[in-house]
Amino acid sequence: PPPPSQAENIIFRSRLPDIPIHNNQPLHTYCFEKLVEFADNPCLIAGPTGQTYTFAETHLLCRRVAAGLADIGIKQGDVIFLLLQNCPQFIFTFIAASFLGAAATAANPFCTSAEIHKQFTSSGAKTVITHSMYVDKLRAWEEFQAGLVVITVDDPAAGCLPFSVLSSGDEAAVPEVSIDAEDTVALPFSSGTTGFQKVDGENPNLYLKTSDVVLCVLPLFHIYSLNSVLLCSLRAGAAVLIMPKFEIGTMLGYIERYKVTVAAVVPPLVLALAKNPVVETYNLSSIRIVISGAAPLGKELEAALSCRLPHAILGQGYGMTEAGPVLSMCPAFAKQPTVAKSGSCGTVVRNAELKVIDLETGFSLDRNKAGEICIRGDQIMKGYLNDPEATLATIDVEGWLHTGDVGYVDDDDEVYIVDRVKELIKFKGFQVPPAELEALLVSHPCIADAAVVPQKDEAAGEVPVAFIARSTDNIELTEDEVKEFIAKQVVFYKRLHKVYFVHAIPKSPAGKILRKELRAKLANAAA
Ligand code: 4UW
Repeated sequence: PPPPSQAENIIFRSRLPDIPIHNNQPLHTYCFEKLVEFADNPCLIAGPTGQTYTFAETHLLCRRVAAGLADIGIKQGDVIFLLLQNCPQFIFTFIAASFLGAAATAANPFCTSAEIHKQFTSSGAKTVITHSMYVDKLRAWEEFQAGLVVITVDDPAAGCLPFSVLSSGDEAAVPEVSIDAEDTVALPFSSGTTGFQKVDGENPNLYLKTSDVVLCVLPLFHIYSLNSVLLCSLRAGAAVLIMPKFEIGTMLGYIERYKVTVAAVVPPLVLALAKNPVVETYNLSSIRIVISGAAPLGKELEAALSCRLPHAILGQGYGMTEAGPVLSMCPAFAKQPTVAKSGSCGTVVRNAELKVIDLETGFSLDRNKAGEICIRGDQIMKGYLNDPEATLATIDVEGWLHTGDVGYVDDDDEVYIVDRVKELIKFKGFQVPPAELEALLVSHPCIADAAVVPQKDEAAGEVPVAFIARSTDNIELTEDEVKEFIAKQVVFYKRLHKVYFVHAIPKSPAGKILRKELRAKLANAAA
């Protein structure tokens, strides 16, 4: 038979049937649509203090903060910058922005002043909500000097306003706005803009009950926690247990005390839960589901955790910020569960189409053949902010979002990820963009050229390492100097773990770094 052409796409769909989705609701309306059914149930629980907000109280505070934001001049179309650890105010402000037809962008408070400033300016944010201990990162900015409104959720630092300015807003005075389905509600940190996936229906991919307590230890500034922990719980009426930062003993104590039923984690946390001896001293029998995602999970680790938590279902979700964010989810989490195999990332989300394309020809591949995973559907991002070129390079004219992940779909409609062809490096699930580190490296007077690639690492999954061509071979520049040069400019997970000095960076005739060659070099050296 003739080879399949581009026109003959082999399309994979969910194991579960499609559902009707009403795309005309703003995010806050969708999240709180069933509020009356569980108004007095716990919605947010602040782990450290135990302070609990019911759904009714949470809804009220979101509206008050919306009015408060309007009072300080935030309007429809504006952007609010959240520089916060996980805390209830993150949620109030995020949802408040939706009420106003504004959008929120969030960053890791551990980022450096320069990293935060870059996101602040490219997002066009009007105000920053943070903790007083991070305000020093903003002080040097021109915008701060010029009167930028900075609000702190704890006692305000000099020149800042307290959060009560927002939370004492008049909920009856939230401005009426007309919100279009295409309006942006979130600017996640990889710069894709989105309106958010809204999929539950009768048999949701991730079925949460009103009696569930969902662990929110993963940072809300990352799409995984924001979407699949927070927004899914709000919609379903489940309680969210908020942890400002990860510490194993604290987390286990919370799981025991608050009887956590759903634990959303990343592979390094699976490692801790499976291997750390301290786990044995806690009662974790309340957990019914452990979801892992954001990075590959090894089968041995999955098996080790299953031994420790025999009563829990352990499965993976596969997400990507740009994809809206879930591409596939373990079908054992559905209301009518079906079995998933070890190592699989579950079945494609409903209403979406997935195809696997040959890395060389771009032609679509059949089951059990690995290629680049592409996804199409209403849930994918609108595009990269102010970057139509990058958007076009990721979403093709037929609407397929090219993930840069290599994987396949098996005979049971389960998705497996086997490799990554995009540049992105993932340290414990955190994004490390090589181009950003390369730009910093070549700004060093002694460095002529640089390439950053991932190196496999047991604890972190991957770590960034650099290949460096010095400006002249005999120039004095040590590995430690290079590491230090980067470390002081970036957040901890972007730090270089190793530096290799080379005469030249291998490039294609078109000048593109041959990353595959460098990755192969590392693999050979490790073997
Ligand atoms: N296995 C292997 C996986 C996997 C994976 C992701 O930082 P981003 O842009 O986004 C995420 C989002 C994860 C996520 C969101 C919602 C959700 O429910 C869920 O379920 C657990 C997970 O990580 O990075 C995207 C990239 O991360 C890799 C993959 O390369 C992808 O393109 N990745 N999940 N299960 N790799």
